[in-house]
Amino acid sequence: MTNQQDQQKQEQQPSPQRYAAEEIQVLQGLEAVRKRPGMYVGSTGAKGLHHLVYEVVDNSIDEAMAGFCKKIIVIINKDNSVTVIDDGRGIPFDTHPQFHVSALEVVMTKLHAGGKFDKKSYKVSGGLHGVGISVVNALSKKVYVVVKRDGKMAEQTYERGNPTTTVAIQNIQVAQDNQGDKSQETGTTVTFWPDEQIFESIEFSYDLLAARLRELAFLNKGIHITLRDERGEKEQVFHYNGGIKEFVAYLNQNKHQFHETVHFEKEKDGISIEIAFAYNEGYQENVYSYANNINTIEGGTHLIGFKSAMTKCFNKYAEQHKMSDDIKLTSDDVFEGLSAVISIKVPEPQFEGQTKTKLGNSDIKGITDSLVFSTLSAFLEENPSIARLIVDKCINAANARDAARKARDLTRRKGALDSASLPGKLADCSNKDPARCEIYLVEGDSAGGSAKQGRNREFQAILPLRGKILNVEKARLHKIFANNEIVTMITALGTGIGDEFTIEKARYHKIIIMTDADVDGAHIRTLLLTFFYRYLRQLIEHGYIYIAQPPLYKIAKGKQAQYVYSDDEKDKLVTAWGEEGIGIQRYKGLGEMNPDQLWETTMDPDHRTLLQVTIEDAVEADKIFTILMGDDVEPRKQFIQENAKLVANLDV
Ligand code: 0RA
Repeated sequence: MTNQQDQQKQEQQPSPQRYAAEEIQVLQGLEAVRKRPGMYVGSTGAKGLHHLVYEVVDNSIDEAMAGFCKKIIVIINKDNSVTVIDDGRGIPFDTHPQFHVSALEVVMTKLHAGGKFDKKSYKVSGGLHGVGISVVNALSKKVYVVVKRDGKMAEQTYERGNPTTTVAIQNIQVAQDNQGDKSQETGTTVTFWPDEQIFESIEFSYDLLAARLRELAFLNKGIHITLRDERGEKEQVFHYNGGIKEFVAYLNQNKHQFHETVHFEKEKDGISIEIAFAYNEGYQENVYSYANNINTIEGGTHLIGFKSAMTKCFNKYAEQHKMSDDIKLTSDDVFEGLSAVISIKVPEPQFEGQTKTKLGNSDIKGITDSLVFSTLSAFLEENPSIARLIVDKCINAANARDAARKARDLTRRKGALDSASLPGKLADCSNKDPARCEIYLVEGDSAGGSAKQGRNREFQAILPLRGKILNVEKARLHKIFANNEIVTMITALGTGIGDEFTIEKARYHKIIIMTDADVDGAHIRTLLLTFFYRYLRQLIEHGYIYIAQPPLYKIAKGKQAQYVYSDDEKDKLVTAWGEEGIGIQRYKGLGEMNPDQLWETTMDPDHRTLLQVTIEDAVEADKIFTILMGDDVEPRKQFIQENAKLVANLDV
């Protein structure tokens, strides 16, 4: 960010002396990055590691947005290095006037110099941190860069941010019949080996990279992005001429979209706004907003403007065409069953919020609102059949919301949602500090009984759940209030639901799903996760949701006995102990363990393993839940066949 601001300053004050002085001021060595990597890439975990790739790719995308790059290739190499190839202009390598070394070396080794020297040719620039490629260099044990431009090829190697060679330059050979002509080839190839001294793991996830690269390809229509995995010979090419219009089709796959996608792109005061949306017959809101290619997870002024314009527009249409008999649509009604992508490009984005993913520019709200309102109003008048379908759907949602309110009032009158009257099935803990308290959601009464006896009642609460809970993917809120298991759960958790949800009221900061290690258990776990994901998503976002890991087997030989948690582990132990005289006890369900065993293996904080549920990628998570829990049988069958292992051990 500072990068862009610095350049802004330079543009306003074009005097050369000033330029030089300011530039020197902002340049620093890379030690700062190695000292506090989290400040530059977010973390030293998986997130930070993958950020290295995005940081390089963002530069290539900047070239694409400036109109110079058409193809990007990302390769995960066998040795966990990553290569990013683009056909942009190439990093300049002529001698830098102030530093008397190659510009390439300056870009690679000086913090904040990664930005573009001629920002004017860049309409906007992406990059969450905007810290550039030098940060990748600082956090890699080795980097190798090759640049082609001006008929020449330049290369340099670095270790932990320091050059280990000078910049070597040679002419690019051209074909025989073109002798005398300069090669027109341009581009940058960066290979980096992340530093194990910095990162907890250096293993790249294909799926994580694929999700982000797919997203970038949707957001930058026409660009070709290839992802290749040399470890397992996997390859995908992301290329969408339709841009975010195709993104919406992707979001609505396996859902029943009932009209053609609405899509428009407008520019005003140097700001470009592109919007695509389409409704489906489901009830989920599936809206993604971006500012300069960054997913603004926390929303911001562009999203507020969009919501306000959509709501006003459909209310106006309903009223003018006498469709609503005085029902007023809220933004919740208008966003039910909506898949939408809003992508905005702003010259000077202000990112705010906890994770710096909230667009703060105040003028954007009004600009988006008025642009969307006028464009959409015109569209609805020109397309009355689509307009009617959508407005009918919104009115339907408003009626259902009214029914939900009545159902909630009724449930509340019975006292059922009030944590002052905790459900009888709940065995609560005695401690009242939520940060210390845990609740186990246990499959079945018999396992619930064992858990109640085995637990530490000071901080562990037990809530047994009977049978399968409601599949919320197919139900609206008013049905959910009629479901006993769910109402009991909401009451016990204390947070409320829907527009009443308050994370601060959570009575436990660990909510642990404990189901049998079989197909039914996996199903119940998925139903619960669907419920949390769709209705109490903040619990996942705050890291409150966990999955217990009960053992699969107990293996005994003579006086020794050991619990094992996977088939792999079992085989290893059997080999180590020898086949002879070994007793293998397979647990069919949690209920088969006595209270002591359950405590020892699954509940004792000193010995248990808990899986924390996180949302790595909202688009993929939505897709998985739609497939697993939605109406269509075929995609579900296919998904389960392709991911048989994964489903049994679902991580959102
Ligand atoms: C500095 C200046 C210019 C481009 C780049 C850096 C650049 C960096 C990377 C990193 C990966 N791919 C890249 N492509 C370009 C502007 C070049 C010009 O003005 O010709």
